[in-house]
Amino acid sequence: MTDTIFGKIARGEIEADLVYEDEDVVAFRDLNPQAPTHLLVIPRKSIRTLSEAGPEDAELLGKLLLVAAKVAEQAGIAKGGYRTVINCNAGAGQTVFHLHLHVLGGRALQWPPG
Ligand code: DGP
Repeated sequence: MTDTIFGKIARGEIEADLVYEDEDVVAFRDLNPQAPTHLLVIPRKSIRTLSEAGPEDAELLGKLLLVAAKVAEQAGIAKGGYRTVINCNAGAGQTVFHLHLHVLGGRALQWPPG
């Protein structure tokens, strides 16, 4: 198991602007927002990246998506539209190796992403 800044946030060892937490999942505002609303949803469990999740994580992965939808609704971006993104490995832009799901909204989003 590797430790990262997000592991420390999940354990409450480092402050973050939390918008949601339960026994399995924590959501907080991104420090370097790429949209007016930019939230990160992470499992408390340390999983380095999506490709390292296993069948035993199926329920947890589903929960991450449901929490993403919940925090998007609470943030008021659901109606206008939002995007969820998981950058998997460095080539896709992953910089923090603790699985996280980005929730972006509050502006028009371009497709395809860069
Ligand atoms: P990624 O590139 O997919 O690994 O996204 C990592 C994101 O994490 C990036 O948008 C910036 C954000 N981030 C990095 N360090 C911190 C931190 O200490 N606190 C918060 N809230 N966000 C962070």
